[in-house]
Amino acid sequence: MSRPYKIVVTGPFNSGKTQFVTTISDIPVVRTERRITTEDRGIKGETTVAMDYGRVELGDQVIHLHGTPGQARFDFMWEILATEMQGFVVLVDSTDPPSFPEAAELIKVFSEFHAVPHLIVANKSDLDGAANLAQVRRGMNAGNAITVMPCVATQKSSVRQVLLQIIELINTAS
Ligand SMILES: Nc1nc2c(ncn2[C@@H]2O[C@H](COP(=O)(O)OP(=O)(O)OP(=O)(O)O)[C@@H](O)[C@H]2O)c(=O)[nH]1
Ligand SMILES: [Mg+2]
Repeated sequence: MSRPYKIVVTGPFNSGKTQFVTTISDIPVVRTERRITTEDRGIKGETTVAMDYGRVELGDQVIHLHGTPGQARFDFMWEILATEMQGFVVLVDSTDPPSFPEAAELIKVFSEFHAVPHLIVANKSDLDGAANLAQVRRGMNAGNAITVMPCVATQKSSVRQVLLQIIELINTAS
């Protein structure tokens, strides 16, 4: 077995981080969701307040997945979760263009913690009205150097593609 990878799964509120980790994890995911008490409660009932933790084996690689909270009031957790990460993925809800600038900001924040490989995941690409990859790239003001991948976080094969890609980026960089 090669060394385990620590990958952080971040992104704005409701982008699908907990779903992403839960879909692929081989073990029951440690989830810290609590009932929403802010104006976001119209969107969904619960939000992650500390972290998601899951673990998956892909081939001979062990991946530890650490999902972040999306609401900025829990941002004190971000740096803790970023400790010793080898890479991170930024999920965006492709049907929610107003959240794209916030996703772009997260790339800056996590890159400043550790300058490690990362990519953009245009999630919920199965939904009507989802922005295409070019629109996500433009909305996030992302250059051509960064990979943007479509994803449906409810589908294991789709999440697996994203993880294989980030691992390839990590292995190429190191
Ligand atoms: N159709 C569709 N629904 C998705 C997809 N990914 C996530 N969802 C749904 O979107 C909603 C929000 O997903 P979560 O995983 O809770 O999002 P989150 O990013 O963890 O949210 P916070 O922790 O509150 O920031 C849930 O109802 C998910 O089932 C997707 O790719 N397609
Ligand atoms: Mg969550």
